Amino acid sequence: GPVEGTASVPQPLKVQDIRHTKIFINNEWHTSSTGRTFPTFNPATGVKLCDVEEGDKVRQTGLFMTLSAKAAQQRGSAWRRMDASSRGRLLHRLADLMERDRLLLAVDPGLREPFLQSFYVDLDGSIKTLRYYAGWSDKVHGKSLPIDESFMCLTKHEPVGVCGAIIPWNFPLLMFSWKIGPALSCGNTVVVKPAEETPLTALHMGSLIAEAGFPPGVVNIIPGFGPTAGAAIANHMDIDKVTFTGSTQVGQLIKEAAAKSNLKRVTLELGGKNPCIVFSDCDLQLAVEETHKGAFYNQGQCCTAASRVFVEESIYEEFVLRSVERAKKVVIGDPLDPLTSHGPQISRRQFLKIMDLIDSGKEEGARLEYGGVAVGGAESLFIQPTIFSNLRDHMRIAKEEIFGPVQCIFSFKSQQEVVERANRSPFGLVSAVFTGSVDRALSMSAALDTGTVWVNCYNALHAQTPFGGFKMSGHGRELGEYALAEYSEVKAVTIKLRETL
Ligand code: TXE
Repeated sequence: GPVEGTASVPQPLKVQDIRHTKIFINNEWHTSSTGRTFPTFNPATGVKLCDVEEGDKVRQTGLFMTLSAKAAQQRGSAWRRMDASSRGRLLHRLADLMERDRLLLAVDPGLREPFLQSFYVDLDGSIKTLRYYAGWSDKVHGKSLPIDESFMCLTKHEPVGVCGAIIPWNFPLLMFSWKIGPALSCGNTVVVKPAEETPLTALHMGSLIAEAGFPPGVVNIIPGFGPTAGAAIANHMDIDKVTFTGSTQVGQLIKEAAAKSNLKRVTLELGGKNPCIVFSDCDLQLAVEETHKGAFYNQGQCCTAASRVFVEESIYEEFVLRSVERAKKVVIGDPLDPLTSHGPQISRRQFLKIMDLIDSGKEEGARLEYGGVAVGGAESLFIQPTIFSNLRDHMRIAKEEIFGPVQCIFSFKSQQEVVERANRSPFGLVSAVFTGSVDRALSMSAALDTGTVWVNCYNALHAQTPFGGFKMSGHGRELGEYALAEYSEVKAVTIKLRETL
Protein backbone atom coordinates (compact mmCIF):
# COMPACT_ATOMS: atom_id res chain seq x y z
CA GLY A 1 0.00 0.00 0.00
CA PRO A 2 0.99 3.65 -0.20
CA VAL A 3 3.68 4.98 2.11
CA GLU A 4 2.37 7.16 4.94
CA GLY A 5 2.01 10.78 3.86
CA THR A 6 2.25 9.93 0.19
CA ALA A 7 -1.21 8.47 -0.23
CA SER A 8 -1.87 10.63 -3.29
CA VAL A 9 1.39 9.75 -5.02
CA PRO A 10 1.00 6.65 -7.20
CA GLN A 11 3.27 3.80 -6.18
CA PRO A 12 4.98 1.58 -8.76
CA LEU A 13 4.52 -2.17 -8.79
CA LYS A 14 7.76 -3.55 -7.44
CA VAL A 15 7.27 -6.92 -9.06
CA GLN A 16 6.33 -6.34 -12.66
CA ASP A 17 3.60 -8.59 -13.85
CA ILE A 18 4.35 -9.74 -17.41
CA ARG A 19 1.21 -11.23 -18.91
CA HIS A 20 1.68 -11.25 -22.65
CA THR A 21 4.70 -12.41 -24.65
CA LYS A 22 3.13 -13.70 -27.87
CA ILE A 23 2.29 -12.31 -31.28
CA PHE A 24 -1.08 -10.53 -31.40
CA ILE A 25 -3.04 -11.19 -34.60
CA ASN A 26 -6.82 -11.13 -35.08
CA ASN A 27 -7.32 -10.49 -31.33
CA GLU A 28 -5.59 -13.79 -30.57
CA TRP A 29 -2.16 -14.81 -29.31
CA HIS A 30 0.12 -16.74 -31.64
CA THR A 31 3.49 -18.41 -31.31
CA SER A 32 6.25 -17.79 -33.80
CA SER A 33 6.08 -19.88 -36.95
CA THR A 34 9.85 -20.45 -36.72
CA GLY A 35 9.72 -21.35 -33.04
CA ARG A 36 12.12 -18.53 -32.29
CA THR A 37 11.91 -16.23 -29.30
CA PHE A 38 14.02 -13.31 -28.11
CA PRO A 39 14.72 -12.03 -24.59
CA THR A 40 13.68 -8.80 -22.88
CA PHE A 41 16.09 -7.43 -20.27
CA ASN A 42 15.70 -5.02 -17.38
CA PRO A 43 18.37 -2.43 -18.24
CA ALA A 44 18.57 -1.25 -14.61
CA THR A 45 19.82 -4.65 -13.44
CA GLY A 46 20.76 -6.57 -16.58
CA VAL A 47 18.37 -9.34 -15.51
CA LYS A 48 16.46 -11.18 -18.24
CA LEU A 49 12.73 -10.75 -17.71
CA CYS A 50 11.15 -13.09 -20.22
CA ASP A 51 11.28 -14.46 -23.75
CA VAL A 52 8.98 -13.04 -26.40
CA GLU A 53 7.77 -14.83 -29.54
CA GLU A 54 9.57 -13.48 -32.57
CA GLY A 55 7.49 -12.44 -35.55
CA ASP A 56 9.35 -13.66 -38.59
CA LYS A 57 9.48 -12.30 -42.05
CA VAL A 58 7.60 -14.74 -44.17
CA ARG A 59 4.57 -16.15 -42.49
CA GLN A 60 3.60 -13.87 -39.70
CA THR A 61 4.52 -10.40 -40.82
CA GLY A 62 4.45 -11.04 -44.48
CA LEU A 63 1.22 -12.86 -44.89
CA PHE A 64 -1.01 -13.86 -42.05
CA MET A 65 -0.61 -10.58 -40.30
CA THR A 66 -1.43 -8.31 -43.17
CA LEU A 67 -4.14 -10.63 -44.42
CA SER A 68 -5.95 -10.20 -41.14
CA ALA A 69 -5.47 -6.43 -41.21
CA LYS A 70 -6.57 -6.41 -44.84
CA ALA A 71 -9.64 -8.49 -44.14
CA ALA A 72 -10.62 -6.15 -41.32
CA GLN A 73 -10.24 -3.28 -43.77
CA GLN A 74 -12.32 -4.76 -46.63
CA ARG A 75 -15.51 -2.97 -47.57
CA GLY A 76 -18.34 -4.68 -45.74
CA SER A 77 -16.19 -5.69 -42.76
CA ALA A 78 -17.42 -4.98 -39.25
CA TRP A 79 -14.81 -2.24 -38.95
CA ARG A 80 -15.63 -0.53 -42.23
CA ARG A 81 -19.37 -0.68 -41.51
CA MET A 82 -19.02 0.63 -37.99
CA ASP A 83 -20.44 4.11 -37.30
CA ALA A 84 -17.69 6.68 -36.98
CA SER A 85 -18.96 7.65 -33.54
CA SER A 86 -18.67 4.00 -32.45
CA ARG A 87 -15.00 4.02 -33.46
CA GLY A 88 -14.66 6.97 -31.13
CA ARG A 89 -16.41 5.05 -28.35
CA LEU A 90 -13.97 2.15 -28.78
CA LEU A 91 -11.00 4.51 -28.51
CA HIS A 92 -12.47 5.98 -25.31
CA ARG A 93 -13.03 2.47 -23.95
CA LEU A 94 -9.40 1.63 -24.68
CA ALA A 95 -8.34 4.78 -22.81
CA ASP A 96 -10.55 3.72 -19.86
CA LEU A 97 -8.82 0.33 -19.76
CA MET A 98 -5.42 2.02 -19.82
CA GLU A 99 -6.48 4.06 -16.80
CA ARG A 100 -7.54 0.88 -15.03
CA ASP A 101 -4.17 -0.77 -15.81
CA ARG A 102 -2.05 2.32 -15.38
CA LEU A 103 0.35 0.80 -12.87
CA LEU A 104 1.02 -2.08 -15.26
CA LEU A 105 1.56 0.27 -18.18
CA ALA A 106 3.45 3.14 -16.56
CA VAL A 107 6.93 1.66 -16.82
CA ASP A 108 7.89 -0.46 -19.79
CA PRO A 109 9.84 -3.38 -18.28
CA GLY A 110 12.46 -3.14 -21.02
CA LEU A 111 13.02 0.62 -20.73
CA ARG A 112 12.77 1.55 -17.04
CA GLU A 113 12.17 5.22 -17.31
CA PRO A 114 11.88 6.76 -13.82
CA PHE A 115 8.41 5.85 -12.57
CA LEU A 116 6.89 9.22 -11.76
CA GLN A 117 8.10 10.79 -15.01
CA SER A 118 6.64 8.06 -17.06
CA PHE A 119 3.44 7.89 -15.00
CA TYR A 120 2.68 11.61 -15.23
CA VAL A 121 4.07 12.36 -18.68
CA ASP A 122 4.22 9.34 -21.00
CA LEU A 123 1.24 7.38 -19.70
CA ASP A 124 -0.87 10.47 -19.24
CA GLY A 125 0.07 11.71 -22.71
CA SER A 126 -0.80 8.34 -24.23
CA ILE A 127 -4.27 8.29 -22.68
CA LYS A 128 -4.91 11.90 -23.70
CA THR A 129 -3.85 11.12 -27.27
CA LEU A 130 -6.41 8.32 -27.58
CA ARG A 131 -9.16 10.49 -26.09
CA TYR A 132 -8.26 13.36 -28.42
CA TYR A 133 -8.55 11.11 -31.49
CA ALA A 134 -11.69 9.45 -30.10
CA GLY A 135 -13.23 12.91 -30.37
CA TRP A 136 -12.18 13.30 -33.99
CA SER A 137 -13.66 10.00 -35.19
CA ASP A 138 -17.00 11.41 -36.31
CA LYS A 139 -15.59 14.78 -37.32
CA VAL A 140 -13.40 13.64 -40.18
CA HIS A 141 -15.30 14.88 -43.20
CA GLY A 142 -14.93 16.46 -46.59
CA LYS A 143 -16.31 19.51 -48.34
CA SER A 144 -18.59 20.52 -51.16
CA LEU A 145 -16.72 22.68 -53.63
CA PRO A 146 -17.62 25.62 -55.84
CA ILE A 147 -16.38 24.57 -59.29
CA ASP A 148 -16.55 25.78 -62.84
CA GLU A 149 -19.35 24.83 -65.26
CA SER A 150 -22.31 22.65 -64.37
CA PHE A 151 -20.63 20.23 -62.05
CA MET A 152 -20.82 19.56 -58.40
CA CYS A 153 -17.89 18.22 -56.43
CA LEU A 154 -17.83 16.52 -53.03
CA THR A 155 -14.71 15.42 -51.23
CA LYS A 156 -14.72 12.40 -48.95
CA HIS A 157 -12.02 11.39 -46.51
CA GLU A 158 -11.52 7.66 -46.62
CA PRO A 159 -9.08 5.48 -44.68
CA VAL A 160 -5.75 4.78 -46.37
CA GLY A 161 -6.10 1.07 -45.60
CA VAL A 162 -3.58 -1.09 -43.75
CA CYS A 163 -1.06 1.05 -41.89
CA GLY A 164 2.25 -0.37 -40.71
CA ALA A 165 3.69 1.34 -37.63
CA ILE A 166 7.33 0.77 -36.73
CA ILE A 167 8.16 2.28 -33.38
CA PRO A 168 11.24 2.86 -31.20
CA TRP A 169 12.04 1.92 -27.60
CA ASN A 170 12.40 5.37 -26.04
CA PHE A 171 8.66 5.98 -25.52
CA PRO A 172 7.07 2.59 -26.13
CA LEU A 173 3.54 3.44 -25.03
CA LEU A 174 3.42 7.04 -26.23
CA MET A 175 4.65 6.13 -29.74
CA PHE A 176 2.13 3.28 -29.87
CA SER A 177 -0.64 5.77 -29.02
CA TRP A 178 0.55 8.49 -31.40
CA LYS A 179 0.29 5.96 -34.22
CA ILE A 180 -2.87 3.99 -33.46
CA GLY A 181 -4.88 7.04 -32.27
CA PRO A 182 -5.19 8.88 -35.58
CA ALA A 183 -5.00 5.67 -37.65
CA LEU A 184 -8.04 4.11 -35.94
CA SER A 185 -9.90 7.39 -35.67
CA CYS A 186 -9.78 7.60 -39.49
CA GLY A 187 -10.91 3.97 -39.87
CA ASN A 188 -7.64 2.29 -40.87
CA THR A 189 -6.31 -1.03 -39.64
CA VAL A 190 -2.85 -1.26 -38.13
CA VAL A 191 0.11 -3.62 -37.95
CA VAL A 192 2.46 -2.44 -35.20
CA LYS A 193 6.04 -3.55 -34.80
CA PRO A 194 7.32 -2.44 -31.42
CA ALA A 195 11.06 -2.06 -30.87
CA GLU A 196 12.88 -5.29 -30.03
CA GLU A 197 13.98 -3.79 -26.68
CA THR A 198 10.44 -2.91 -25.55
CA PRO A 199 7.71 -5.25 -26.83
CA LEU A 200 5.89 -5.71 -23.52
CA THR A 201 3.73 -2.61 -23.04
CA ALA A 202 2.69 -2.91 -26.69
CA LEU A 203 1.57 -6.50 -26.11
CA HIS A 204 -0.33 -5.47 -22.99
CA MET A 205 -2.09 -2.92 -25.19
CA GLY A 206 -3.02 -5.81 -27.50
CA SER A 207 -4.93 -7.47 -24.68
CA LEU A 208 -6.74 -4.19 -23.93
CA ILE A 209 -7.60 -3.68 -27.60
CA ALA A 210 -9.31 -7.09 -27.66
CA GLU A 211 -11.02 -6.40 -24.34
CA ALA A 212 -12.26 -3.01 -25.53
CA GLY A 213 -14.07 -4.79 -28.37
CA PHE A 214 -12.19 -3.73 -31.49
CA PRO A 215 -13.05 -6.21 -34.26
CA PRO A 216 -10.38 -8.88 -34.89
CA GLY A 217 -7.60 -7.78 -37.22
CA VAL A 218 -8.04 -4.04 -36.67
CA VAL A 219 -4.85 -3.87 -34.62
CA ASN A 220 -2.12 -6.50 -34.90
CA ILE A 221 1.15 -6.43 -32.98
CA ILE A 222 4.23 -8.21 -34.12
CA PRO A 223 7.25 -8.21 -31.81
CA GLY A 224 10.49 -8.75 -33.70
CA PHE A 225 13.57 -7.19 -35.23
CA GLY A 226 14.02 -4.36 -37.71
CA PRO A 227 15.73 -6.04 -40.65
CA THR A 228 13.17 -8.92 -40.62
CA ALA A 229 9.77 -7.95 -39.23
CA GLY A 230 10.26 -4.20 -39.72
CA ALA A 231 11.58 -4.51 -43.25
CA ALA A 232 8.74 -6.90 -44.13
CA ILE A 233 6.27 -4.13 -43.29
CA ALA A 234 8.17 -1.50 -45.29
CA ASN A 235 8.38 -3.81 -48.32
CA HIS A 236 4.92 -5.34 -48.19
CA MET A 237 2.63 -4.97 -51.19
CA ASP A 238 -0.55 -5.11 -49.09
CA ILE A 239 0.45 -2.41 -46.65
CA ASP A 240 -0.79 0.96 -47.83
CA LYS A 241 1.10 3.24 -45.49
CA VAL A 242 4.02 3.04 -43.12
CA THR A 243 4.59 5.35 -40.21
CA PHE A 244 8.02 5.17 -38.63
CA THR A 245 9.76 6.73 -35.66
CA GLY A 246 13.44 5.98 -35.22
CA SER A 247 16.87 6.72 -36.63
CA THR A 248 17.39 8.81 -39.75
CA GLN A 249 19.36 5.98 -41.28
CA VAL A 250 16.51 3.48 -40.97
CA GLY A 251 14.06 6.18 -42.07
CA GLN A 252 15.92 6.33 -45.36
CA LEU A 253 15.69 2.54 -45.72
CA ILE A 254 11.94 2.66 -45.09
CA LYS A 255 11.36 5.30 -47.71
CA GLU A 256 13.47 3.38 -50.19
CA ALA A 257 11.55 0.15 -49.51
CA ALA A 258 8.26 1.99 -49.89
CA ALA A 259 9.37 3.41 -53.23
CA LYS A 260 10.56 0.06 -54.50
CA SER A 261 7.50 -1.92 -53.44
CA ASN A 262 4.11 -0.27 -53.84
CA LEU A 263 4.81 3.44 -53.22
CA LYS A 264 3.08 3.14 -49.89
CA ARG A 265 2.58 6.44 -48.09
CA VAL A 266 5.33 7.24 -45.63
CA THR A 267 5.53 9.42 -42.57
CA LEU A 268 8.83 9.62 -40.75
CA GLU A 269 9.80 11.04 -37.39
CA LEU A 270 13.57 10.85 -37.13
CA GLY A 271 16.48 12.29 -35.22
CA GLY A 272 17.27 15.79 -34.07
CA LYS A 273 20.09 18.03 -32.93
CA ASN A 274 17.83 20.57 -31.38
CA PRO A 275 18.97 24.14 -30.74
CA CYS A 276 17.84 26.07 -27.65
CA ILE A 277 18.66 29.74 -27.74
CA VAL A 278 18.94 31.58 -24.47
CA PHE A 279 19.02 35.39 -24.66
CA SER A 280 20.27 37.58 -21.84
CA ASP A 281 16.82 39.15 -21.41
CA CYS A 282 15.25 35.83 -20.39
CA ASP A 283 14.11 34.48 -17.03
CA LEU A 284 17.43 32.78 -16.33
CA GLN A 285 16.23 30.29 -13.75
CA LEU A 286 13.40 29.18 -16.00
CA ALA A 287 15.81 28.74 -18.92
CA VAL A 288 18.22 26.69 -16.77
CA GLU A 289 15.40 24.45 -15.56
CA GLU A 290 13.74 23.91 -18.93
CA THR A 291 16.96 23.25 -20.84
CA HIS A 292 18.03 20.90 -18.06
CA LYS A 293 14.83 18.89 -18.42
CA GLY A 294 15.18 19.11 -22.18
CA ALA A 295 18.65 17.60 -22.09
CA PHE A 296 18.16 14.95 -19.41
CA TYR A 297 14.53 13.80 -19.63
CA ASN A 298 14.44 10.02 -20.14
CA GLN A 299 18.27 10.02 -19.81
CA GLY A 300 18.49 12.11 -22.96
CA GLN A 301 16.85 9.36 -25.02
CA CYS A 302 14.49 11.76 -26.79
CA CYS A 303 14.32 12.86 -30.39
CA THR A 304 13.52 16.27 -28.89
CA ALA A 305 16.58 16.30 -26.62
CA ALA A 306 17.89 19.82 -26.00
CA SER A 307 21.29 18.89 -27.30
CA ARG A 308 22.64 22.29 -28.43
CA VAL A 309 22.09 25.07 -25.94
CA PHE A 310 23.27 28.45 -27.27
CA VAL A 311 23.64 31.06 -24.53
CA GLU A 312 24.28 34.76 -25.06
CA GLU A 313 27.84 35.67 -24.09
CA SER A 314 27.01 38.07 -21.27
CA ILE A 315 25.19 35.37 -19.22
CA TYR A 316 27.22 32.38 -20.41
CA GLU A 317 29.35 31.75 -17.29
CA GLU A 318 26.39 32.19 -14.98
CA PHE A 319 24.23 29.86 -17.08
CA VAL A 320 26.87 27.11 -17.10
CA LEU A 321 27.35 27.43 -13.35
CA ARG A 322 23.65 27.17 -12.63
CA SER A 323 23.22 24.26 -15.05
CA VAL A 324 25.93 22.33 -13.23
CA GLU A 325 24.28 23.08 -9.87
CA ARG A 326 20.99 21.80 -11.30
CA ALA A 327 22.57 18.63 -12.69
CA LYS A 328 24.05 17.85 -9.27
CA LYS A 329 20.50 17.53 -7.90
CA VAL A 330 19.64 14.63 -10.22
CA VAL A 331 18.89 11.45 -8.30
CA ILE A 332 20.34 8.41 -10.03
CA GLY A 333 18.94 5.08 -8.92
CA ASP A 334 16.30 2.39 -9.13
CA PRO A 335 13.76 3.64 -11.70
CA LEU A 336 10.95 2.12 -9.63
CA ASP A 337 11.81 4.34 -6.67
CA PRO A 338 9.52 7.40 -6.95
CA LEU A 339 12.39 9.63 -5.79
CA THR A 340 14.62 8.62 -8.71
CA SER A 341 14.91 11.11 -11.53
CA HIS A 342 17.56 9.39 -13.65
CA GLY A 343 17.60 5.76 -14.78
CA PRO A 344 19.74 3.54 -17.01
CA GLN A 345 20.34 3.85 -20.74
CA ILE A 346 18.40 1.28 -22.77
CA SER A 347 21.16 -1.05 -23.91
CA ARG A 348 24.88 -1.75 -24.03
CA ARG A 349 24.93 -0.61 -27.65
CA GLN A 350 23.45 2.79 -26.83
CA PHE A 351 25.63 3.08 -23.72
CA LEU A 352 28.78 2.52 -25.78
CA LYS A 353 27.68 5.00 -28.44
CA ILE A 354 27.14 7.68 -25.79
CA MET A 355 30.44 7.00 -23.98
CA ASP A 356 32.26 7.17 -27.30
CA LEU A 357 30.73 10.57 -28.02
CA ILE A 358 31.58 11.81 -24.52
CA ASP A 359 35.20 10.71 -25.07
CA SER A 360 35.25 12.48 -28.43
CA GLY A 361 34.13 15.68 -26.71
CA LYS A 362 37.00 15.45 -24.24
CA GLU A 363 39.49 14.68 -27.00
CA GLU A 364 38.29 17.46 -29.28
CA GLY A 365 38.82 20.00 -26.53
CA ALA A 366 35.37 20.77 -25.13
CA ARG A 367 35.46 21.54 -21.40
CA LEU A 368 33.86 18.84 -19.26
CA GLU A 369 31.97 20.74 -16.57
CA TYR A 370 30.21 17.83 -14.91
CA GLY A 371 29.78 14.06 -15.17
CA GLY A 372 31.25 12.31 -18.17
CA VAL A 373 31.44 8.93 -16.46
CA ALA A 374 29.43 5.79 -15.99
CA VAL A 375 28.04 5.05 -12.53
CA GLY A 376 28.00 1.60 -10.96
CA GLY A 377 29.90 -1.55 -11.91
CA ALA A 378 31.29 -2.70 -15.21
CA GLU A 379 27.89 -4.03 -16.33
CA SER A 380 25.96 -0.90 -15.37
CA LEU A 381 24.11 1.12 -18.00
CA PHE A 382 23.84 4.26 -15.85
CA ILE A 383 25.63 7.41 -17.05
CA GLN A 384 26.05 10.50 -14.91
CA PRO A 385 24.39 13.62 -16.35
CA THR A 386 27.15 15.25 -18.35
CA ILE A 387 27.73 18.91 -19.22
CA PHE A 388 30.21 20.29 -21.72
CA SER A 389 31.04 23.97 -22.25
CA ASN A 390 33.42 25.79 -24.59
CA LEU A 391 32.20 23.86 -27.59
CA ARG A 392 32.99 24.44 -31.23
CA ASP A 393 30.42 23.75 -33.93
CA HIS A 394 32.67 21.30 -35.78
CA MET A 395 33.02 18.88 -32.85
CA ARG A 396 31.25 15.53 -33.12
CA ILE A 397 29.15 16.17 -30.00
CA ALA A 398 28.00 19.42 -31.59
CA LYS A 399 26.77 17.68 -34.73
CA GLU A 400 25.76 14.07 -34.02
CA GLU A 401 22.65 12.94 -32.20
CA ILE A 402 23.96 11.60 -28.87
CA PHE A 403 20.70 10.18 -27.49
CA GLY A 404 22.14 10.21 -23.99
CA PRO A 405 22.40 12.48 -20.93
CA VAL A 406 24.77 15.04 -22.39
CA GLN A 407 24.15 18.79 -22.39
CA CYS A 408 26.33 20.87 -24.71
CA ILE A 409 26.43 24.60 -23.94
CA PHE A 410 27.68 26.97 -26.64
CA SER A 411 28.10 30.72 -26.42
CA PHE A 412 26.94 33.27 -29.01
CA LYS A 413 27.28 37.01 -29.62
CA SER A 414 24.52 38.09 -32.02
CA GLN A 415 21.04 37.01 -33.02
CA GLN A 416 21.98 36.69 -36.66
CA GLU A 417 25.00 34.53 -35.85
CA VAL A 418 23.01 32.19 -33.62
CA VAL A 419 20.23 31.71 -36.17
CA GLU A 420 22.78 30.73 -38.77
CA ARG A 421 24.51 28.28 -36.45
CA ALA A 422 21.25 26.82 -35.16
CA ASN A 423 20.04 26.16 -38.71
CA ARG A 424 23.36 24.72 -39.88
CA SER A 425 22.28 21.10 -39.29
CA PRO A 426 20.75 18.43 -41.48
CA PHE A 427 18.11 18.03 -38.76
CA GLY A 428 15.12 20.29 -38.12
CA LEU A 429 12.92 18.75 -35.48
CA VAL A 430 12.45 21.21 -32.62
CA SER A 431 14.02 24.38 -31.25
CA ALA A 432 13.47 26.63 -28.27
CA VAL A 433 13.91 30.31 -27.56
CA PHE A 434 14.20 31.87 -24.12
CA THR A 435 13.61 35.61 -24.08
CA GLY A 436 11.50 38.25 -22.37
CA SER A 437 10.77 39.98 -25.68
CA VAL A 438 7.71 39.06 -27.73
CA ASP A 439 9.27 40.65 -30.81
CA ARG A 440 12.37 38.55 -30.50
CA ALA A 441 10.38 35.39 -29.82
CA LEU A 442 8.36 35.94 -32.99
CA SER A 443 11.25 36.86 -35.24
CA MET A 444 13.25 33.88 -33.97
CA SER A 445 10.33 31.51 -34.47
CA ALA A 446 10.13 32.70 -38.07
CA ALA A 447 13.86 32.22 -38.62
CA LEU A 448 14.36 28.73 -37.19
CA ASP A 449 14.01 25.79 -39.61
CA THR A 450 12.29 23.35 -37.27
CA GLY A 451 8.84 21.77 -37.10
CA THR A 452 8.33 23.05 -33.57
CA VAL A 453 9.56 26.21 -31.84
CA TRP A 454 9.07 26.37 -28.07
CA VAL A 455 9.12 29.81 -26.49
CA ASN A 456 10.07 29.92 -22.79
CA CYS A 457 9.24 26.23 -22.41
CA TYR A 458 10.52 22.84 -23.51
CA ASN A 459 9.06 19.44 -24.40
CA ALA A 460 5.63 21.04 -24.40
CA LEU A 461 4.00 18.23 -26.39
CA HIS A 462 0.24 18.03 -26.57
CA ALA A 463 -2.23 15.84 -28.42
CA GLN A 464 -3.69 18.97 -30.02
CA THR A 465 -0.37 20.26 -31.40
CA PRO A 466 1.19 18.96 -34.62
CA PHE A 467 4.64 17.46 -34.22
CA GLY A 468 7.22 16.58 -36.86
CA GLY A 469 10.41 17.62 -38.54
CA PHE A 470 11.86 19.80 -41.26
CA LYS A 471 14.78 18.51 -43.33
CA MET A 472 16.23 15.13 -42.34
CA SER A 473 14.19 14.98 -39.15
CA GLY A 474 11.43 13.50 -41.25
CA HIS A 475 8.23 14.45 -42.94
CA GLY A 476 4.56 14.43 -42.21
CA ARG A 477 3.04 15.47 -38.91
CA GLU A 478 1.84 13.49 -35.96
CA LEU A 479 -0.77 14.66 -33.45
CA GLY A 480 -3.34 17.40 -33.82
CA GLU A 481 -5.75 17.77 -36.69
CA TYR A 482 -2.80 17.63 -39.11
CA ALA A 483 -2.19 13.94 -38.40
CA LEU A 484 -5.63 13.06 -39.74
CA ALA A 485 -4.45 14.00 -43.22
CA GLU A 486 -1.64 11.43 -42.93
CA TYR A 487 -4.16 8.66 -42.30
CA SER A 488 -6.78 9.46 -44.93
CA GLU A 489 -7.13 9.52 -48.67
CA VAL A 490 -9.19 12.28 -50.18
CA LYS A 491 -11.67 11.19 -52.82
CA ALA A 492 -13.17 13.81 -55.13
CA VAL A 493 -16.64 12.86 -56.35
CA THR A 494 -17.57 15.03 -59.31
CA ILE A 495 -21.15 14.99 -60.50
CA LYS A 496 -22.30 16.37 -63.86
CA LEU A 497 -25.49 18.32 -63.44
CA ARG A 498 -27.81 17.92 -66.41
CA GLU A 499 -30.03 20.87 -65.80
CA THR A 500 -29.24 24.24 -64.45
CA LEU A 501 -32.01 26.42 -63.15
O1 TXE B 1 17.06 2.92 -33.92
P1 TXE B 1 16.38 2.17 -35.14
P2 TXE B 1 18.00 2.29 -32.75
C1 TXE B 1 18.19 7.33 -32.98
C2 TXE B 1 19.15 7.60 -31.82
C3 TXE B 1 19.69 6.26 -31.54
C4 TXE B 1 19.80 5.67 -32.94
C5 TXE B 1 19.82 4.17 -33.01
O2 TXE B 1 20.17 8.46 -32.25
O3 TXE B 1 20.94 6.30 -30.90
O4 TXE B 1 18.65 6.14 -33.58
O5 TXE B 1 18.74 3.61 -32.25
C6 TXE B 1 13.21 -0.75 -36.47
N1 TXE B 1 13.55 -1.87 -41.49
N2 TXE B 1 16.81 7.13 -32.55
O6 TXE B 1 18.99 1.36 -33.32
O7 TXE B 1 17.26 1.07 -35.61
C7 TXE B 1 13.64 -1.24 -35.11
O8 TXE B 1 13.38 -2.61 -34.96
C8 TXE B 1 12.48 -1.59 -40.75
C9 TXE B 1 15.96 8.28 -32.65
O9 TXE B 1 17.13 1.81 -31.68
O10 TXE B 1 15.98 3.21 -36.10
C10 TXE B 1 12.81 -0.36 -34.20
O11 TXE B 1 11.49 -0.87 -34.11
N3 TXE B 1 12.54 -1.31 -39.44
C11 TXE B 1 14.56 7.97 -32.35
C12 TXE B 1 12.79 0.97 -34.94
O12 TXE B 1 13.11 0.66 -36.30
C13 TXE B 1 13.75 -1.29 -38.85
C14 TXE B 1 14.17 6.83 -31.55
C15 TXE B 1 13.79 2.02 -34.44
O13 TXE B 1 15.08 1.47 -34.48
C16 TXE B 1 14.92 -1.57 -39.58
C17 TXE B 1 15.12 5.74 -31.57
C18 TXE B 1 14.79 -1.87 -40.96
N4 TXE B 1 15.84 -2.14 -41.72
C19 TXE B 1 16.39 5.95 -32.04
N5 TXE B 1 15.98 -1.48 -38.74
C20 TXE B 1 13.59 9.06 -32.36
N6 TXE B 1 13.30 9.65 -33.52
O14 TXE B 1 13.04 9.40 -31.32
C21 TXE B 1 15.49 -1.17 -37.52
N7 TXE B 1 14.14 -1.06 -37.57
